Amino acid sequence: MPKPLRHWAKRRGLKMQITDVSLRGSFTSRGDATIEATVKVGSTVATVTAPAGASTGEHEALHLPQGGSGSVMKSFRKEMLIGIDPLSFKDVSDTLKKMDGTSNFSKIGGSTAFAVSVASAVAGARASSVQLFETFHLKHQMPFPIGNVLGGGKHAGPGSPDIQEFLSSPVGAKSVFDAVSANIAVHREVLKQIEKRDPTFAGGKGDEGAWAANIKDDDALELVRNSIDAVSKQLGIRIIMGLDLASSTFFQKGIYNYSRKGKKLTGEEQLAYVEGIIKKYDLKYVEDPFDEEDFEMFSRLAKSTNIMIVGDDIFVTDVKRLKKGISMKAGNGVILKVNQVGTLYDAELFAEEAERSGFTVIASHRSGDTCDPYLAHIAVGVGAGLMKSGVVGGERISKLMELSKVNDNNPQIPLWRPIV
Ligand code: 2PG
Ligand code: MG
Repeated sequence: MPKPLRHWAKRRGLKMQITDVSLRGSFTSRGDATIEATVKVGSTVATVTAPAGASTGEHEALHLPQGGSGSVMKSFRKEMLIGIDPLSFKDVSDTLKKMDGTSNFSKIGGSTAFAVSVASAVAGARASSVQLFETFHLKHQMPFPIGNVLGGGKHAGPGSPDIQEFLSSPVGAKSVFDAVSANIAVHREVLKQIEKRDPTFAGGKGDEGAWAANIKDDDALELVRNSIDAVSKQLGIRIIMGLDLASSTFFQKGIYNYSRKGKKLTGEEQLAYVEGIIKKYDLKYVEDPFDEEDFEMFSRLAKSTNIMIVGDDIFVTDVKRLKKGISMKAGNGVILKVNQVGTLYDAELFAEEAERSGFTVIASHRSGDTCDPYLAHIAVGVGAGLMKSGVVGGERISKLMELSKVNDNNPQIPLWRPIV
């Protein structure tokens, strides 16, 4: 169990408590219905809106119950939260779980749990005049941004690659700002190279701002590799390349069905394919290379490579699933998405467990996100090595620029040292 959180308000002799909570229906950047929560701590107010995924894991908290926000309003009992210390992540989490009464927030929605627990922390931090990341109790670390420059799968149309995300991370940059601007340069270079191949490219983008081009997986790998190399040479910065295959989204009846490009692979063939592209394209980060239930294959791949093998849908920010992954050595990196599990407290426990076992935490956005910048503080607060949050688009830039600000204002927080 984590050490108790630092109670800033108590230290200052203040008695801090939640004095009001209200909910509203809202929308993510993709237009998914979601929940916005406003938490008051005396005269201090914080409003937070929950993001929503498209390639969701089977074991995630339910985003919204049947009946949507209308049904949430009926089950939500704000009086249960009044009087609670907004910086006690545990008390807020326990209360939300009690209010919901199910194992996956299927009554009040994971979106409500997310919005209320993050808004409580933001309001608490503001009321005690500290930065949000300081209210987390794990060792702070400055992550590098990792973002997708070309996309496919569930985030783009049928002409795009089967692989969901082609990722770039400038881990040789001296600051978050330099890393963000290098990633923007890679994003621009990718466009140039797509236009060279296809002068009729209409400039389409997927849900997260990555280019959505009519291109096959292997050509896309080549193109992104060349773009990263060109920018890396030009800027003199080391930039690593990665992928999120989001394999569960095209795993059907025991077969990896790359339907857009007409390729069907068994589990063994998928392992050989992924090992092959890691070598050929010098990949340093591979997320969800196998179906979310195949811990065994994650483990085999992790054993056969020395790069980052990262679990997203397999772990869903859930400590129990992570413990199984740790015991099987099913990778060395974990995606942390607060809305997968619902509350900040559970997400912190997950990060603590991961770090204790030497797994790198990657704090992540969702494909349908909002302009809230708080992911940056969550990432620094839990000691993440990377923050995955796209490269362009208002809802992505808000998080990246917040991270850059935290970096500039807190030079004492060390930047992550890449393990690859
Ligand atoms: C992922 C995420 C974010 P989604 O798979 O890692 O990039 O996508 O939010 O759709 O689950
Ligand atoms: Mg993923």
